[in-house]
Amino acid sequence: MDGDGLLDLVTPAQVFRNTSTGIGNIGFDAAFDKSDVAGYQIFVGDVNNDGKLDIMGSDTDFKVALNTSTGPGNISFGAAETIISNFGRCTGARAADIDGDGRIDFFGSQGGDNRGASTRNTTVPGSSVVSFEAVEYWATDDPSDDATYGVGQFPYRLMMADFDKDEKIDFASPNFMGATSIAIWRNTSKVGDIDFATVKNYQSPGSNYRIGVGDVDGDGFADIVTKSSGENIFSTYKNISTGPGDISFEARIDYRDTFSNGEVSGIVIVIWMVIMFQILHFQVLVPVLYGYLEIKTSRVIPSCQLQKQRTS
Ligand SMILES: [Ca+2]
Ligand SMILES: [Ca+2]
Ligand SMILES: [Ca+2]
Ligand SMILES: [Ca+2]
Repeated sequence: MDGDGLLDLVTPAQVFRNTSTGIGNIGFDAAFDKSDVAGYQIFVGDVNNDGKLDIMGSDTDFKVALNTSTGPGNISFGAAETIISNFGRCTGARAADIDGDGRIDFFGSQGGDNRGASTRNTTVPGSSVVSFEAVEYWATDDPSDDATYGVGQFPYRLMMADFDKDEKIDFASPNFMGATSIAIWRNTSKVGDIDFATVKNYQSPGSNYRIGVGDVDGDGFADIVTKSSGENIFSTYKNISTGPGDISFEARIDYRDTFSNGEVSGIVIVIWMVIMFQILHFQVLVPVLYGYLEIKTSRVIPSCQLQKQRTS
């Protein structure tokens, strides 16, 4: 956040500056309040292309707080500005350049409204005046399979990855209610116009609500892992997309975890000697795809950082 090369911590309520001094010494400054963007789901991205990561999110109105840090050791933000009124409450939030014009756009999953919501960034690079286009909404259920599978509702957390490797970032969210499923929005945008193909649904256990993405089996395509809150199950979906324009996943494999209770806050997939999944409160070893999964403590890392870990 302040450009000192150390990753800082941002939550919907507070920001913590990383003051670690080297290997073996982790430290953070006292938290300072930054609760005016959204109290539930936020994400960061450089909205105005000034080299500093800004905060965005929507409890009802889509808001952005610009990073006004003045250099190493000095983190500050402007007050949250309302950019789009009545954008909708987001149960998941991500930001990426969806249409490929070099500006970071915003996508939210909106459980209460059964939809994804996108807005395209039109901010002039370097400007402190933020502007986004009107919100567009994307259904979370594919109507063509309703007769067989029912209607998936309430998309929960949101993750992003380029599932079909066409160099356009796609989005995925678990439909928590109704005919529970994973919703996959395939990005079909052109520069200047955000667009998605009709959502694709993959059936899931009941009350599925957490999701992680990353290349579990090392074939270069991002896979999906989810966790149910209603059943003691987490699930893997192997990406079998054939290339640009086709996103498809194998039928899921369910794993029963050995820890009977406990909230799972998030899922992150990392490659570290063996393949490792990290989920809060669990500590089991299970064989999957190839190698082993080790289920350990919880962290939430966006997919772009997962890819960084994979390749570095
Ligand atoms: Ca910025
Ligand atoms: Ca863009
Ligand atoms: Ca894609
Ligand atoms: Ca894969």
